[in-house]
Amino acid sequence: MSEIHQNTETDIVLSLVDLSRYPIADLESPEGSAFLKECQDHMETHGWCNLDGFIRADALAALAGESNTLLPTADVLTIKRNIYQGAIDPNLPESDPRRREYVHVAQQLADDQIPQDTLIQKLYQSELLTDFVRRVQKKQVLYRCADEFQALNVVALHPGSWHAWHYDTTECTVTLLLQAAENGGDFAFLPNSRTDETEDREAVDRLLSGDMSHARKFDRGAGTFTLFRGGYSLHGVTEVLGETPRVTAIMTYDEQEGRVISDDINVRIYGKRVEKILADRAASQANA
Ligand SMILES: O=C(O)CCC(=O)C(=O)O
Ligand SMILES: [Fe+2]
Repeated sequence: MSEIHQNTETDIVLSLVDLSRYPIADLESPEGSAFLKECQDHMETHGWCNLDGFIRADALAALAGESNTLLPTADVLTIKRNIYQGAIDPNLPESDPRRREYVHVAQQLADDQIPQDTLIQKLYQSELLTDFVRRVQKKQVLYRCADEFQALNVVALHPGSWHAWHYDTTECTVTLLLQAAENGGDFAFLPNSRTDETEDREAVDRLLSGDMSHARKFDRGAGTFTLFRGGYSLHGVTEVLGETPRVTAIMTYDEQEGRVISDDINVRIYGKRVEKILADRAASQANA
């Protein structure tokens, strides 16, 4: 018997995910447990797990369609940060590429801009999916991120844009590619380029100087579901070429239940819109 709590309504996973290839609703069956073990082993050995064709073709059209309808309401964010998204070793020389701020531009829907009744929210909030993500990482517990802005995001990189090199602030990142670029827009990374103690400086400096020859790239079509240790693997997305924006859903999880991100960080990421929401809320609380 599966221990996870089932939604009273049928889990959305059953209608969106290609369960014949990826039996995530049936992980206790012989096929399901063999599949899970394959994912766990791959994650452990390589630091990533890439499930091509995870979403069924008809469902993918609906998922991409709803995101493309919502995206015009999203802000175009200019995101500036160093690769660590914060703390820099103060001993690094001024000229070190690891001190540099890299800039990219993305049109980004924060969680509060993605209605609860969308397919992508229902997929993210699926207990079956959350439990699968937890088990691939062999975690005892894993929660969806509780932050009202960060939990689920949809990011469009328009032609000419890239996603600057960085480490994530969470250990494992989960993405679903909703719409692929015609060309370029490759997700590229250095698997396990750092640990809690050290960093592979040679590999990192090589990538930051523009040499992609040692970076790992996936062939990712739309509908691919990817888990990777983004907190430990320097990564980014190469420039999107052609006419079509590259659209990804970013699903964030946390081992700590209920943790929210500081207002400062959310304002830095999401800009004026979120600054206003937080200021209005503070003003109405002061008046209450
Ligand atoms: O779009 C992707 O494939 C990766 C995005 C990413 O690295 C991030 O949002 O932290
Ligand atoms: Fe990332």
